[in-house]
Amino acid sequence: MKNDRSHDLFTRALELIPGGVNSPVRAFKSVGGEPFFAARAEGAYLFDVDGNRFVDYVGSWGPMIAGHAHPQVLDAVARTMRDGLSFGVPSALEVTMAEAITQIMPSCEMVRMVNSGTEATLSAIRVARGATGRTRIVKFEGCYHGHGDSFLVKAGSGVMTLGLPNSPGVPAALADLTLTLPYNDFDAATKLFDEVGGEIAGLIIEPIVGNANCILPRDGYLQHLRELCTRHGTVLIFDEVMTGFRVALGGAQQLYGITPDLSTFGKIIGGGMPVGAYGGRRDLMAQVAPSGPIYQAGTLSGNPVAMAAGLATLDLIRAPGFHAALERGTHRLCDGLEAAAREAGIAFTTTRAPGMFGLYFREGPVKTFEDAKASDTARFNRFFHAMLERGVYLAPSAFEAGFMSSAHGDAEIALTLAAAREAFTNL
Ligand code: KE4
Repeated sequence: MKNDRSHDLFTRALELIPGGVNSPVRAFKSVGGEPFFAARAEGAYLFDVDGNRFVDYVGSWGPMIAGHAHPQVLDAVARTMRDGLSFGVPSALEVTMAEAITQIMPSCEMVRMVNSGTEATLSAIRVARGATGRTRIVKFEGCYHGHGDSFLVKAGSGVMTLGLPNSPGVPAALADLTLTLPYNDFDAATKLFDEVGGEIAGLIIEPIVGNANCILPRDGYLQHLRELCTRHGTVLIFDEVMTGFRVALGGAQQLYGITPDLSTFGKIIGGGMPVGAYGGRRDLMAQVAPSGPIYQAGTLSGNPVAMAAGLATLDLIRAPGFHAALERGTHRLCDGLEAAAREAGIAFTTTRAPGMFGLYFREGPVKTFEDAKASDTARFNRFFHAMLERGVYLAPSAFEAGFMSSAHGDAEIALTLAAAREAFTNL
C-alpha cells in the first residue's frame, strides 16, 4: 500500500507533536506501523493523502453515524458559519439543542453544553461531589471517560492500548478517591457499597463498554447498579458519550430502560465538531453555575457551528427506522465476519450493539474485561493490517469498539467480508 506522503507527514509530525498525533489512539502504537493521514472522507469511506480508499469502521470514533461529510450536515454548517463563528453570548441554536437532547433523553431535565466528552464527564463528577458533599467516585476497570484526572485509573481506550496502568501526573491523593470495580460483577458492586456506599458521591459507567473493545451488560446488571446508587444516595452517571444516540435514539438508557441521575454525551451531538454535554435531574443541574454554586464554564460551549452540525445529525438519525437499519447492518457485518473466521478455522467472536461492535480473537462469550484481555491481540494486530491492505480500516487497537454508520450499505459490507475471508486465511 503506497504511503509515501503519510510517511513524510508523520516524520514531520513526530518532531512537533507528541507521538506525531493529537490523540494517542491514532498513532497505531498497539497495532504497529505508522498511521495514514486522511485527505478527505465521504459516506462510509476515508481517503488518505496517498490516494488509498478505506471502508471506515471508526467514523471519527463515533460522531459519523450518518456517514462522513453528509450533505445535510455540511449545508447546516455552511449556512450557520456565514452568520459568525462564535458569539460568546447565548444564541438560539443552544436552546434548540437543549430542547432536542432533553426531548430525546427524558432523564435529562436540564443540560449543559461543553466542548468534549472529557469536559462532560469531569463536570458530571464535580456535580455529584458538589451535590452530595462526598468525595469518592466509582468507575469500572477498562471503562474510559476521557482524560480527567479522576478517571485515569485502570482506564480503557488509549490508556489500555498503551498499557499504561495509570497516568503519571495524577496525584495519589486524587487517584485514591477513585474506586474501581470489575464490570458485570454483581457481588463486587454490592460488597463495595455495603462497605463504603455512604462515602460514594458518584458511580460513572459506560452502560455498554466501548473502550475495552465492546462488552455488553449482563441481564439486570445496570438495574442492580441503579438500585445500589438509589439505596446509598450515590449519583448514578451513565457515560453515553459513545452509546448516546447510537445504540438507540435514546441511547443505552432507552435500550435497557434505566434512568440515570446524570448522563454525559458527545460525538454524535456535534456531528464531527468539538462538543460534549452533561445533563440529568433538575435538582442536580440547578446547582451548576450560575444558577448554583458548582462552577463549570467554557468559551466555546454551545458554539453555533457545532450546534448546527449536531442538530443536522440528530435530524438525520431521528428518521423512522434509522436505528433498526443500523442494527441490521451491524448484525450482517458481524455474522459475516464470524462465518468467515469459522471457514478459516480461526477462534473468533464478536459482540454487538446497534451501530457498534467488538472483534475478539478467542471463543465467546466475552462478558468481562478479563475475557476481553484474554483475546489474542497479536492475531488481531495481524488481522488489522491485513484488512487495511485490502481497503478496510478497523479501530487500530484490540481495545476499541468498531462503529457502523447509515452509509455502510451492502457494497461496503460485501467488500469488508471479501477482505476478511482473505485476511483470515493468512493469519
Ligand atoms: P473526548 O474528550 O475524547 O471527546 O471524550 C472522552 C470520552 C468519554 N467517554 C467515553 C465513553 C468515550 O468513549 C470517550 C472518548 N472515546 C475515545 C474512543 N475510545 C476517543 C478517541 C480518542 O481518544 O482519540
